[in-house]
Amino acid sequence: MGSQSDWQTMRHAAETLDALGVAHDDRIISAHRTPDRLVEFSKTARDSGFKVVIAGAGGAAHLPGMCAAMTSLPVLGVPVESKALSGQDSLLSIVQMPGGIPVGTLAIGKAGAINAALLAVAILALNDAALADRLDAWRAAQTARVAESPSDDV
Ligand code: RP5
Repeated sequence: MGSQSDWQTMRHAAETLDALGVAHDDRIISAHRTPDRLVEFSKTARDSGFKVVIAGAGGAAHLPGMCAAMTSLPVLGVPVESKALSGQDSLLSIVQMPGGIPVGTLAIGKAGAINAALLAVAILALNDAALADRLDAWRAAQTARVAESPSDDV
């Protein structure tokens, strides 16, 4: 993520990966404030053993796109909700990549962070039957929690 301030959003990705038993390495890497850190991470990510990158950033959110420019690993972008423009700036910064360098862009905020984790798991599960079973079980449990009628007590 681009800043400590993104953690309140991105922690939902981390928690979702925890729930599915997928290891993750949570880092602050700012495209603007720590550009050398971004280059070092992105260029060595594959050789370091990473399989998928989830990059969350807000505002002028160049982190996912610049990371994707320097690695051919799948990069999933999470637009963090910004104060000034409610994350629409983040979304448009991340989603409008030029043809040739893809970033899989998720929804703004918490939903996007959760779904980035689930999409990363789905990618990893292509070659991991046990993980695919855990993902199916997670989804089944989610389905089971949906009541058929609304309650006044919630
Ligand atoms: C971006 O700027 C970060 O991803 C963050 O969402 C936003 C604001 O960062 P802080 O000023 O809160 O550190 O680089």
